[in-house]
Amino acid sequence: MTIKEFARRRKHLMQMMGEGAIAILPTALEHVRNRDVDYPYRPDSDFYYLTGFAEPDAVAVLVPGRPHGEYILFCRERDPLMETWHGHRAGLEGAQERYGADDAFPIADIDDILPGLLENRERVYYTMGCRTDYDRRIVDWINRLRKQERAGIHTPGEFVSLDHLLHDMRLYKSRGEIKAMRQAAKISADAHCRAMRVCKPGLTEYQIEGEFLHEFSQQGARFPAYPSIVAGGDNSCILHYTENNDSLRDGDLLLIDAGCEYDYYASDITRTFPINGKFKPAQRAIYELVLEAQYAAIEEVQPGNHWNDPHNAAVRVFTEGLVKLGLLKGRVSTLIKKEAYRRFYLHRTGHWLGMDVHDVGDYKVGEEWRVLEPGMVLTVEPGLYIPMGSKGIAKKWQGIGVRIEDDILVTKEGYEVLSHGVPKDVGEIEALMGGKQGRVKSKVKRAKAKAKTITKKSKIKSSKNKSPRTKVKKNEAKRFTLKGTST
Ligand SMILES: [Mn+2]
Repeated sequence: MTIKEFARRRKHLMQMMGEGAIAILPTALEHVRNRDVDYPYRPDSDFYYLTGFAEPDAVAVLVPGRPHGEYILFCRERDPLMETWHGHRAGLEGAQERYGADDAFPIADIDDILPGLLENRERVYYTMGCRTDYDRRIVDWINRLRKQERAGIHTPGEFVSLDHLLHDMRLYKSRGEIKAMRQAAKISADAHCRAMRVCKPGLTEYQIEGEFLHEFSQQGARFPAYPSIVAGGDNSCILHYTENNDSLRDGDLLLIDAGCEYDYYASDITRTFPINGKFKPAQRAIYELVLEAQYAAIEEVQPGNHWNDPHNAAVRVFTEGLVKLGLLKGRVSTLIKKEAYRRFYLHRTGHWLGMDVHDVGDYKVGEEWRVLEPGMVLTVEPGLYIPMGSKGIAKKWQGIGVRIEDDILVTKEGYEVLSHGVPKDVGEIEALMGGKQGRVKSKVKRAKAKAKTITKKSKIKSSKNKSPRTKVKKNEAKRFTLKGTST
């Protein structure tokens, strides 16, 4: 993100705050992992969204209309010894020169300086409850001002949560943000393809996780946006499974929910595929039902539609399909009303996506589901889960958990699938996996295998421009043609 984009965001927020307001945003705390070791540091998303400043121990203050400068950054001072131990600091000069602050002060002096900035302001924009240490400090600063009221100093009378303004801004992605999110999704899609290619029975879940971390780093995204879920067999029915230490068994499915963070923007992709590269009939039946639900839900991502429309579409497809498979019994409309699908589908169909994987932004406005508008990004991720030991359910369905998740941008015309780079049709998955069974030993063989994958990829691409519904049905034919070429 460019320095101009951060400045534009601050300006926009200050316009909405209006004269007489002040906003105070501390960044995130550092967290100890154990003893002298910290977790990798990640700045607070709201703070970073407005500053582009990634160091800990910083507070941004926005004071619209302040003659000496509207944007003040409190941060750590330069310190050669500390920098030798822990890394570079921008310091006060850097804060102004490189990050566009009008004024910069040492974070250690904030208690002396901040009350003065609050003087004669009407409204304080601040989000309570995130940094309880600052909740307390703000009360102290206000109390100090109150003591001077007889000297003619005016204390702010209104405290407003910054969420409403700022989170609404963050919900609509700019061109620069969309570019970052496209790249995040591209990297994650590449990693999912990589996992499909290397997967085989006998590996362990964490080895597949390692493939993701490797691909992310290779492409400039050092961290996943959330802990990767690599769940083989029955583990796929645990929604937030992150132990990732089980072995991958022949004949089981593997569900992977993993996405990188790129330039502070998240991607969030789930794919489910057979560990040995070939779906069993029961697995395939559930898989294709989830895929049909996902296509139906994605079709509902249109400007003017409501947040809940994709979910409703998925629920309808699921209920109809589960009745057809004999997993639910009764009339579809009654079953939907009774939410009978909830036995197999416990979560909702998606969430906002942005700097946070479960991004900010209201899902309802008043009593109404939010209307989708261009620039919003959401996930569409229906899933069906039938754990081992499910009572009254035939053995062949047990241990099957399937989720398919893509990242979708709402556009003027409809939608764009940001995570399109990883296959999800049965034929495409089997083709991608079929080309690389076992280890390729010699260089020649490796080169041959590579050429094979490339031709297959172009084949897959050429068959892409089909409407989603026909795509599902055409799978059957496609699968057999590809099968011939892949073995
Ligand atoms: Mn998700």
